Amino acid sequence: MKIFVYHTPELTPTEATPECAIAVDVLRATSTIATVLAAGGEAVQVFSDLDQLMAVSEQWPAEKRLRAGERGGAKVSGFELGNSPLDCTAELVQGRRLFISTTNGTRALQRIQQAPIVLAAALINRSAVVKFLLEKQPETIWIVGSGWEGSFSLEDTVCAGAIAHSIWQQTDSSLEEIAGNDEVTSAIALYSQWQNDLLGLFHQASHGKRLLRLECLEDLKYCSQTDILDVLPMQHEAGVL
Ligand code: 3SL
Repeated sequence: MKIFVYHTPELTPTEATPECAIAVDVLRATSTIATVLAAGGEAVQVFSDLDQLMAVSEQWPAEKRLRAGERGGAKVSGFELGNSPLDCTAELVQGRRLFISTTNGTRALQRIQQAPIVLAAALINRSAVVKFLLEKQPETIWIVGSGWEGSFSLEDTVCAGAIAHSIWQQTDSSLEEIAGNDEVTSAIALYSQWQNDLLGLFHQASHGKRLLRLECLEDLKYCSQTDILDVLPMQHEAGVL
């Protein structure tokens, strides 16, 4: 297994496709996706465009759908949900499809959707993703951070590091053998430094600060937990996990 980390969709190569690609948006899209599926949601369908989301979700029975939308961290008006995983209770999501569009996370998923295996990962479901990778042994794995509007984000990189670190620890491979690019080594270093205080790291992160200004401390606390959900969000048709 060779792992490559790309900090943003923009930095992700366009001329090749890996066997397995993983989108990461710890704050908060992939944390929300994992939470919805763990809570019994029928599926999650992602859109970068709000009009397209409206048009496709209109075709779905009203009692079987939920619309979630975030722009600039805030809920899109007229949608049932924003992008807080804490709102995705089993009571609300069970048996329903979540149609979601967010600023960066859904773009990362769309960027990698041509790969044969597409996963969504966050810290909360890190071990389920790692377990799958260790069983499946894809030759090449890309971990793509969502970042924020084209810029690096600490929370996505630390999650990429958490995944790579766990694979490294559970195989006989050397770091050199698994690291496909320098970003893997630096992501592992970031995770090693902060693994016991991920919430503290989120307080340093620019998007963490943005969410704190929006009074989303509980979201930060929830998303900073590691390995709490045994769920593997995997794309089964384009844009649907
Ligand atoms: O950018 C995104 O995709 C979102 O996850 C951002 S937010 O955390 O919902 O503000």
